[in-house]
Amino acid sequence: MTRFVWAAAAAVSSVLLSFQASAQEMPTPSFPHPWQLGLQTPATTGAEMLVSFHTLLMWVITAISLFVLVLLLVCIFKFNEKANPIPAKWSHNTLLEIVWTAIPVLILVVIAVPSYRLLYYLDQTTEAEMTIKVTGNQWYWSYEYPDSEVSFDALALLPEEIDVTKGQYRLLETDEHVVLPVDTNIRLLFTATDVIHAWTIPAFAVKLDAMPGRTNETWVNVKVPGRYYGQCSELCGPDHSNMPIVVDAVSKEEYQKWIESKKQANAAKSTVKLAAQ
Ligand SMILES: [Cu+2]
Repeated sequence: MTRFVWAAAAAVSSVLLSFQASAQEMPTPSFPHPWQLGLQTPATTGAEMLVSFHTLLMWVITAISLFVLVLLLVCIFKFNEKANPIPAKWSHNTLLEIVWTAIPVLILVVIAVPSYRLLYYLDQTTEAEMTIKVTGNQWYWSYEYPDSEVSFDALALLPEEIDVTKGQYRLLETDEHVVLPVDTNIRLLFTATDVIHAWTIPAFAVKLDAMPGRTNETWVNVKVPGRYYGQCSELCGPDHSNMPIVVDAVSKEEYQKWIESKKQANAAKSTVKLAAQ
């Protein structure tokens, strides 16, 4: 029986190790892999904390499951009718009852402390260096950079516009990308104009509803430059699958260049509008 327990433990730990290995081996931080078991490689400070909390929970869950498995096996083999023909008559054991109440409470406290810390950490930042307002529409996202007075819509590229040979992905590309500077506390505000949408980037550990008439808030601090993909995650109508999100996390200098070019493009657009009136 002990050999069986060891084999089960080895199988579970190899699965757990593969969780971690799959997280480390990924070449790009933004993408899931075929047969991947773990979460996407975290790209923000919040996502890093979320993934390590997830790993902690995996170990706790595995230990509890193995312990229950061992107890079950002991019951099955040691206390069956054949092995234990004369059953014991006692029904209470005060010490045991205290132990099986106190230990689960302790485990829950161990889980609750980092859980609440993380919840409040992810909730909002008091030291936002910039703000982006995201608006969900049927069926595209609008972005505003109020600090720089830049705004644009990001529409999904149609399948025929996508060139997979250039590394583009069907149903995930947009005409405009959200550009973010790395190592910056970015406040994200969400709302919607029609129905509920949800802005989701798995590598950022962000999945927040964009609700009409309400503003939801979270924040990110991206640590790894790169391209990150996400999708609307709240069923919002027939073209729900057609509102992807593309985020480019770039250096602060590159971000400055981008925002300047955007400002100029916006100014040019409004001059054209004025001239047309
Ligand atoms: Cu949707």
